Amino acid sequence: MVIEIQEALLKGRKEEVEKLVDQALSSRIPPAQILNEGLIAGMDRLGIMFKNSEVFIPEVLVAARAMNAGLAKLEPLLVRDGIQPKGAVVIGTVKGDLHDIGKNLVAMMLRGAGYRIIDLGADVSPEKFAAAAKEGRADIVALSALLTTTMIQMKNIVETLRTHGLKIPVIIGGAPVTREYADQIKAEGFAPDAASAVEEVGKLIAR
Ligand code: B1M
Repeated sequence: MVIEIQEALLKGRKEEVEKLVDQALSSRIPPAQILNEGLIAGMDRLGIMFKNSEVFIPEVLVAARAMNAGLAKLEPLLVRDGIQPKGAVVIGTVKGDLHDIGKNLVAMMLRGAGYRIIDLGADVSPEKFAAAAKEGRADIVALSALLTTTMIQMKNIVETLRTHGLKIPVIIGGAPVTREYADQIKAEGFAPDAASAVEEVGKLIAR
């Protein structure tokens, strides 16, 4: 079943991905398995095909739409009801960067872990992060970047937050981002994937 999800995702068949995710859930396949072995594994395969010029941006876009539809099906299962928020997290993909799937996944996992999420979407300016953090009384600012050309925006965002007098911890992540880079730009947190992001946010809030 998870392989079928990968195949439907690669073909960008949104309705089929939704149907297969529903079927997998009815067959009692755990949501985490559907996510990791179906949706994320499919996206990884697509990434390799994109790199090898076997698929191009239009195909990747329709696959991304199918991925987000599959994620939306899983989200309610990962979100717990009736719990007090553990804290507020402002999250977004940095300016110039349109990749939002990983960011959506991190937001979803954090929501599932009981945080209040203020999702600013993709292509977000440093000023918008600062304003949202202030207005939303954020405990954490979470930044995602998928491009080596946009990860440098993370430094601007950390600096903008500090010039606005906001000493809120910042966590960064995304494929090209490393712990060393986080140290370099003075971001307090780093996580290589969505599950570790939940752990890292927990540690930063506890500090
Ligand atoms: Co683009 N793209 N893309 N793309 N794209 C990559 C990232 C690329 C690696 C492909 C490749 O060449 N192999 C490459 C980047 C190279 C680089 O800079 N190192 C690339 C490129 C070059 C581009 C364009 C420049 C292509 C062009 O126009 N010539 C262009 C840029 C547009 C822009 O942003 N300005 C572009 C465009 C696009 C689409 C719009 C077509 C589409 C995005 C659609 C969307 O997101 N709505 C797209 C996609 C889908 C990809 C790939 C294929 C898949 C990304 C993805 O969603 N992965 C990607 C190749 C790849 O990654 N294998 C590629 C699945 C997702 C679950 O993983 O986002 O890594 P990821 O998130 C992970 C972790 O990174 C981490 O947790 C997540 C889950 O565990 N994480 C965090 C992410 N954020 C985090 C934040 C945290 C903590 C962890 O804390 C806050």
